[in-house]
Amino acid sequence: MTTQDARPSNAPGHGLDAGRAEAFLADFATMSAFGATGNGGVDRQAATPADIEQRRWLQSLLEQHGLRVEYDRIGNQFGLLELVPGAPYVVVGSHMDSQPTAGRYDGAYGVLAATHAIVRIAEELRETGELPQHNLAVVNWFNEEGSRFVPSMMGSSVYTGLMPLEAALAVTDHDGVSVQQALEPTGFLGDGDGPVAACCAEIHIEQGRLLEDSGTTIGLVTASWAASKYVVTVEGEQSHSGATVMPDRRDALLGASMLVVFARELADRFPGVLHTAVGQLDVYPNSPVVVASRVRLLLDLRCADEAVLAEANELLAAEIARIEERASVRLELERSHEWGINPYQPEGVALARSIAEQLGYPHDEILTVAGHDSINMKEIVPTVMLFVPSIQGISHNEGEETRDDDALAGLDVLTGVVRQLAMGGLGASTR
Ligand code: HGY
Ligand code: MN
Ligand code: MN
Repeated sequence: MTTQDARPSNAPGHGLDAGRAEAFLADFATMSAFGATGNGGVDRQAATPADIEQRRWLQSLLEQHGLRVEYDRIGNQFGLLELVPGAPYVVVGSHMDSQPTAGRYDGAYGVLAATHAIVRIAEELRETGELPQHNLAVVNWFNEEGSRFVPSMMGSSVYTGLMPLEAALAVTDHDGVSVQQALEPTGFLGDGDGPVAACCAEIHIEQGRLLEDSGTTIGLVTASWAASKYVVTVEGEQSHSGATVMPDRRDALLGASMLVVFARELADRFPGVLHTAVGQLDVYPNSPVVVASRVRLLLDLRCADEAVLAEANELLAAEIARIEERASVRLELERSHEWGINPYQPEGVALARSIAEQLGYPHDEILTVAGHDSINMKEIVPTVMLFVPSIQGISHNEGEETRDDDALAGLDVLTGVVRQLAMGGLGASTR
């Protein structure tokens, strides 16, 4: 086994030596400037100029450290370190794209941590001359957030075969620009399928406050909450907002509003188990003197219990009929994305626990409520998912923050996990 830098006993809260800690924080500060908003957040949605700029910066950083950069057919960005010709890869990373006016850490922290972990392991292997069982790849998944292009986790969904490439390339944004059209001029559309994966690791901020509330530094993610996401179209009829008598109105915005309120009432029926939201709503013609004829909205259900989610979906279907009746409108629901609770491989959780124990970081098992690319990856290869705390659980918000010591502790644990995976710690199944 390769030697690990001994953890200085007076470590401030992480086990990295000062040089490594400084280098990581300096790169994180550079990365946080891409798409920076005035409030300490970022806006770097998929394939926007800020996303393109940060991807070019990551490419140069990876190449500086001797990794070969390639892009697959859906624009996933890989930094490849081939130490054993022909061997499959430990794929380590997350996503750099963000929600509009969001936080600096969501996804981007995991891509940079993957980079620094793999660079450190490569240095160790060069020093010891040891050969790993697997090669190493940094990944920056395309369009994890699904804000500009729906659905989320798009790049890893195509990579794992959960979404057809053609369907993903054809998705259009608000202005009718397709993924293909957005990516074509960037040079990020490759012609391959990306590296063959033996296993995967991702580190991410919790985006909740369980770790912070319990004083835990490292979250060992055992499974995800399930999700059901819908695109809902409400069809009514345009009419004069003043002159049209009330019984004649077919008000699409009234129908949409009833659904928004129902979504919250549904969550209130299953407290602590079901989360619901409508985060995006487009009104047509959106004129102050016109009763709306059409509304398109995105409805998001997350649930810790698949039976409850099935019941919630049934209650939703029944409510649709009532809304149509009361608002004299028609509602159409299209399931745009869903995933189950399927657990991460227990042997991966055990490996991560042993590393956190060895390094002396407070750690505990946790579920992820947010979606991540690792949710897709665990369907095809053994996958380890780690969390670090989010201050007050704030995320998808410019105020998103993680303490430097926690971010560095996460990097330390990720490095230990990836080192084990590289040496065959989780067996060698390939995609
Ligand atoms: O859908 C999700 O939970 C992720 O944040 N994109
Ligand atoms: Mn994320
Ligand atoms: Mn996110």
